[in-house]
Amino acid sequence: MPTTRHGLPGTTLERHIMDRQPDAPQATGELTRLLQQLNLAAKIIGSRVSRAGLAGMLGLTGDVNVQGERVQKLDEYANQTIVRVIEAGGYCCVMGSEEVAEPIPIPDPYPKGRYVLQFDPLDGSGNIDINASIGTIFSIHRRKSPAGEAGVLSDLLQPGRDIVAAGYIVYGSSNMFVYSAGDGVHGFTYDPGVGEFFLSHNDIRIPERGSTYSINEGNYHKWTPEVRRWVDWVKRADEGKKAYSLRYIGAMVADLHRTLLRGGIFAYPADLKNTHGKLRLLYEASPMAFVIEHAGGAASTGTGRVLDVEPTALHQRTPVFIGSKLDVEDAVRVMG
Ligand code: AHM
Ligand code: MG
Repeated sequence: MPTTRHGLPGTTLERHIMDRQPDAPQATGELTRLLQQLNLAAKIIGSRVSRAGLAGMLGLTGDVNVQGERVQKLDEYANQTIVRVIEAGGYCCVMGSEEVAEPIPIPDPYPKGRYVLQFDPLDGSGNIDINASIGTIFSIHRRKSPAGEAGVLSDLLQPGRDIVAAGYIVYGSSNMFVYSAGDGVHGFTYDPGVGEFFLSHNDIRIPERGSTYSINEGNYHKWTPEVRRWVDWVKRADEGKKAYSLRYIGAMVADLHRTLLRGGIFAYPADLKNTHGKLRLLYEASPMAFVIEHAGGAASTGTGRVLDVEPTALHQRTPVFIGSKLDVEDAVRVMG
């Protein structure tokens, strides 16, 4: 591990965000403070996730969200936590969430800030009730609309290449906060005794090639022949190429966290049921693509770079092939 000042063991996430001044050269400190508020939201959600079985937080609320999915109590709790922390913080002008159909305005009397936040409050929520890993995903853009006014939908419909910072929190055997503000990808592990995330993975680089593929193979018969051809190819030993093993947790944050550290490829292609793929561009695919690219990996829709897709709707979906650079290149090539 490099021993720069920012890479020293014992560096808290709070300190790291402050020292790096991600909003330099403008350096108003607003992006720094917005990231610190996300640090707080992550601690609150993480604490509730770890006590969910005791706090009566397992199970469904009885509601169905904009995606037609049944809402879990923890989905709602996580969404409310992020909204409340960020709206009062003064650095965002509008938010977009997987759990909310329309853009989330910043209510009066709170100031309307320079940034736009998109998030999936609790991704992989099917894993909640079985104590398997879940996560929160976020990305931050600069606003496009005039300063000081309420943010609008077009502030949210920006391509991933214009993200200024993005990351995720994985709630697993330990909780980790992983983020990039365009200056490397850094991982922090939560110490529950102290109540802080501490730097544990400085400047993460994804291996150029891995040995696992991660996909819901139960959809095999719903895939296009091109996707089937790639999956048949990737798990076969062939002319010097080893056979890849399958790893699938069913929560994108957890599957991509493993992929980031170990290499390999995660994919959710289009299929007969999900004709545009399942994962949402703005608060799932783009933030994770930003992190993986900044770690040296790649993210493709199968036909182009995820970060270059021009969004047209808040909840639009996209096929994804994300991970080690050479593994993503192979997938695109084999699918033709
Ligand atoms: P969610 O946001 O409603 O939890 O759904 C997204 C999740 C991803 O985390 C995961 O990669 C995918 O859905 C799993 O889907 P499937 O169960 O179809 O394999
Ligand atoms: Mg999700």
